[in-house]
Amino acid sequence: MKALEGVRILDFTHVQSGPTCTQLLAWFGADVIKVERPGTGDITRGQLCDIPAADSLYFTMLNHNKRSITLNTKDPSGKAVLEEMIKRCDVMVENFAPGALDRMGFSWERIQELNPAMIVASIKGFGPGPYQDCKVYENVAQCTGGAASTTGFRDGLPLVTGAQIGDSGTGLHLCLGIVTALYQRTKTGRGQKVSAAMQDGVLNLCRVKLRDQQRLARGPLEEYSQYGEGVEFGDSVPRAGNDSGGGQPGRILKCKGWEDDPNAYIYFITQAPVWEAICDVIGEPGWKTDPDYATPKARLPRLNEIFARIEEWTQTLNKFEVMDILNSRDIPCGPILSMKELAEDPSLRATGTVVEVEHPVRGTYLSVGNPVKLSDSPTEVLRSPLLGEHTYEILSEVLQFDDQAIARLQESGAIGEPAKIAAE
Ligand code: CAO
Repeated sequence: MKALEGVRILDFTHVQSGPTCTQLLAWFGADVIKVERPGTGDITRGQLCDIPAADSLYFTMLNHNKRSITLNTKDPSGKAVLEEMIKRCDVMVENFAPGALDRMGFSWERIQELNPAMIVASIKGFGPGPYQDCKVYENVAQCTGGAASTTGFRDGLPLVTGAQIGDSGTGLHLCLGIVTALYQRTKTGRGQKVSAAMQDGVLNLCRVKLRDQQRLARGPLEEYSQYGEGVEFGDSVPRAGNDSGGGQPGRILKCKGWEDDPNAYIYFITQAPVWEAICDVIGEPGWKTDPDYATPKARLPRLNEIFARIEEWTQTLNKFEVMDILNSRDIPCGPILSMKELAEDPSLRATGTVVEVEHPVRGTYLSVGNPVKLSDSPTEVLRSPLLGEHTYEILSEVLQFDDQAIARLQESGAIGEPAKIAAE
């Protein structure tokens, strides 16, 4: 038995943000039925393709454990099928452009009429306000949610990060909203709207910078490098390079081989309780008692000098040797791991965080498995569906349409060509 067994999701999502959410629901055991446009399907099936005729990794890595039905929901008979699905599903998840669902004829009011218990979960770029009608992609959310203005170096451009905090981050937020609404429904019997805006999701993940914005009104941010460098602060939180965002100063430092290897670095944190251990490791035992270095407050204006001295030591060893030594003394640190190193990491394979998946067209590929482990509901990662692979199965088993009704839908074009192949 899986945690969400018995929950049926009408998955009207596309690209990355929505599919991240429904993939998690599928991994927790929900029956996720992905509704796609006949012929093309989710646009990511054909984006950044690496193997001709195979669904892209973009698509396959975001749509595991789902079933696919092709349905033209603008065609009257396709619309009628969607209505039947709404009656039989617990949750509809969508991340269309603002207003698209209403234009299709499925407003919140109409969905309520069809199924008052349905939870309708939506991702949009922005919440209500001046930008509510805008289409949004990942980097737009990073820029409007506070991540870009606070990422990068003080003298450089704002930067976006490789972590998809706008898309996958908002998908995670929405997923939590859905299971919360499902829980509330067990008491009220009613559905509700669940909304997550990408700007809000990014800002939520950037809350330490909103914290610093308020601290800035009361004085300089002493743990930022620029404080030690004597550079004045402006009126908004500056970009802080690799300075730690927490109360424990940290930096990325070079390790042996950094001249040739772009990832021969380690993140080093000078956590106050292990300061004495740090002094011993780097060969500065005098700093343990020297009043200029002995307390966190005294160290703040000297962080650049302190990290330069620590880096002299880290450069004598490779990043894994540095980590072994620091870990043995409980000093927090993190080597900069490349994607290649992560893909090959045996412990991530052992826990199912990185998984190999078999696909009938592309063969074996690597994917990220469920990062959330439930002891009573283990995740088995199953390949993503082919376009319309389950159209016949869903029409006959979930909606109990007979063969004649399905044939009529095929003739009208409402369910598209691939469904015929799957039916045969
Ligand atoms: N049958 C018939 N029509 C369908 C359909 C189906 N099965 N599935 C979708 N459509 C239609 C929609 O109804 C819509 O039609 P109208 O424009 O006539 O109303 C149309 O397809 C296009 O939908 P869209 O506007 O959502 O798609 P887009 O490619 O133009 O925009 C995106 C993509 C992501 C910018 C937009 O969907 C969006 O802003 N979504 C919200 C924010 C979001 O999730 N962004 C993250 C994307 S991941 O980086």
